Amino acid sequence: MPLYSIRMRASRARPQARPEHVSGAERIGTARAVPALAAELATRALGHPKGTPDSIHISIEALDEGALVRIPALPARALACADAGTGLRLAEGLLREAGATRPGAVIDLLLNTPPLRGAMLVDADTLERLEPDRERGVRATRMDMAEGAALPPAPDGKQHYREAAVLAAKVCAAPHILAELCISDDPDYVTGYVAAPGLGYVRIQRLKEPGSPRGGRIFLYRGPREAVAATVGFLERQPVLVENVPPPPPFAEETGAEKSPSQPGRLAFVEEELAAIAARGLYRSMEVCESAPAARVRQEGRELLLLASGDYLGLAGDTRVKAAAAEALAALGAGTGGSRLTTGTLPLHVRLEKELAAFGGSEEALLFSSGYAANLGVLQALCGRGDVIFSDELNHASIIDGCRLSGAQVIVYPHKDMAALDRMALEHQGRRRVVVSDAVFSMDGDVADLPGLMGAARRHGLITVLDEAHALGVIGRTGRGIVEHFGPTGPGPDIFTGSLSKALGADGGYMRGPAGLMEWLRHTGRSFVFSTALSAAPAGAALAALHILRGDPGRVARLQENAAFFRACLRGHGVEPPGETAIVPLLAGDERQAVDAARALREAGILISAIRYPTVARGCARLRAALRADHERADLARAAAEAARALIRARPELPPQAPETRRHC
Ligand code: WAQ
Ligand code: MG
Repeated sequence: MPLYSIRMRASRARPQARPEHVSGAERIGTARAVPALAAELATRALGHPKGTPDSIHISIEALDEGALVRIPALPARALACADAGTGLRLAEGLLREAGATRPGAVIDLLLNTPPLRGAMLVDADTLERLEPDRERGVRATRMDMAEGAALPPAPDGKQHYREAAVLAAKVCAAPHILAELCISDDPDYVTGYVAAPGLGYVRIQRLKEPGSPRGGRIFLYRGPREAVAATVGFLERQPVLVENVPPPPPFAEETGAEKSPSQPGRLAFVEEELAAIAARGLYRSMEVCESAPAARVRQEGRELLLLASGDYLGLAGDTRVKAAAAEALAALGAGTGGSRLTTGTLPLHVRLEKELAAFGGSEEALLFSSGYAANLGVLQALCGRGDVIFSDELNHASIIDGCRLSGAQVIVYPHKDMAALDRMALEHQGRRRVVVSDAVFSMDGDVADLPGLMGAARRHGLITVLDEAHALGVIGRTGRGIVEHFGPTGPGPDIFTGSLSKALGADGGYMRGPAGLMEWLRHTGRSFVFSTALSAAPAGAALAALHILRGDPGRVARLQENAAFFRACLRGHGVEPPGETAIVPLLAGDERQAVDAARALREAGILISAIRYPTVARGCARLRAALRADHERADLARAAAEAARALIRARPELPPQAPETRRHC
């Protein structure tokens, strides 16, 4: 059935001036729906809060069915705020998050430009106006909700939202559009939004004072000048139906369910804290990765060189690993349906535990649902009130949380400072005493001082726990981790915890150690006892991956060579990266600088994560590159050059990184 676009434009004549635009809207529907939609639009025009128009144009145009595209709506969320000032600050944070380099200036531009019928199309970096007609602006048209004709007209506030959600989806689907900022020109509609491909549609409760006619839209553009015409063409002429527009997300105050009369605004802190997070440059969005981890991945429709994954050996996408997961799934089902101690234990668990233990040189192993759960389990079981845990200051969050959960006294020692550990161990006595450390520090890429730790443990009678999440498959000649890295030097740590989701490319966690200790942890590790057992597919995948790792130490060698090569390239560009493993941190310091550098890299087609508080300390933000065995040298050389450039550009006031900045940055 042919579809029609019905467009309404209402205006009011002004003496000696262009007519004043009052209202414009569009619906798309079947021939049968056309009369009702036209009537709906005429009614809208006549009842517009900006006043009665004296001219209403309604045009009805058949759409070329073949040209029509359907695009998904953006995910929507809502940020509450008490006033327009706060709202504009929220908008600024969101625009920055979306990649705008001068978000404050973007807002000023919108607030200081006289009203247009359409939107400003603005260069995201220079803020130069790019639209062909600066008095009219660019109008996004030929679009509606896919369900449009079937839905009754929405009440006022919802109508604004619905149309804006459609427009934003189309705008964010247009080539080279970075983000959109919108403030309504209806004097009484103070809610506006920021939309961007990575952010979705973010409603902001108040972007202007009630009664203010000031409104407008800015589409931020980042792309070649030659492509501007194509973007405008898409916005103005490409027929689009937007599918699955979500209902308007409510602002915290509005949601009846969350509000109880005795405690008004109980959840207001959520929006306030999110606003504060955004204002500090710490807002985090989740990019959707559309392919398995690999040297090159697709993310949000773009191909990127991936230097940001824990899949060090390239096993997550390995055909044999995937086949083993599929086989395990087919034979044993999707879920285990029970704890390991009830009905959840599979033959695969038993085998994987045996082989993991043997590979690392331990007597036994226990599987957990994640590496996080393994650290929680071991520390909570080992320690309680009256006990002492000595923990490296740069240990992973799961260790920190395990320490807290245990209830033991936690003594944090300076990073790898064995003399300090010695002093502290003399000072803090207790019933049971444990020293816990990452084997490879996940954000710094350096290796724990194993001989130093074992020495301290021996002198003070400490139980030793090492987290080998980033060490297994990564360090040691054959990937057996930290003991192999240092070579055998007497007794090793008592317990290792680790992950199946890094070098083994699967999912889940484990610990390994002496049989008696494992037997005891089976009874006392609460995250083991009270979790449903790891499902068959990741267990099967991890087992296959372990076999590949065991049979092909060349993979580990390639990873180590790539890491050394990448570090050497960086040094060639004047950046001295700390650490010595497959994790290569590039310290930026300031949160925003790290984010800006990561963004510049993404623009260059390279995915290296910006790491910020709370993952690292405030002011210690960094780029964190993670190498893979399957990276190509040419790609690494390019990535190193781009990373060095992005980093130096992002902090022009600092000289290239000096090695002594590494520790506490
Ligand atoms: N294409 C481009 N720009 C447009 C278009 C269009 N089709 N329609 C309006 N604009 C520009 C124009 O400059 C207006 O002054 C400005 O946007 C605001 O337009 O989740 O009602 O129609 O509840 O007033 C936001 C809803 C409602 C937020 C926005 O915009 C929510 C709104 P208005
Ligand atoms: Mg309007």
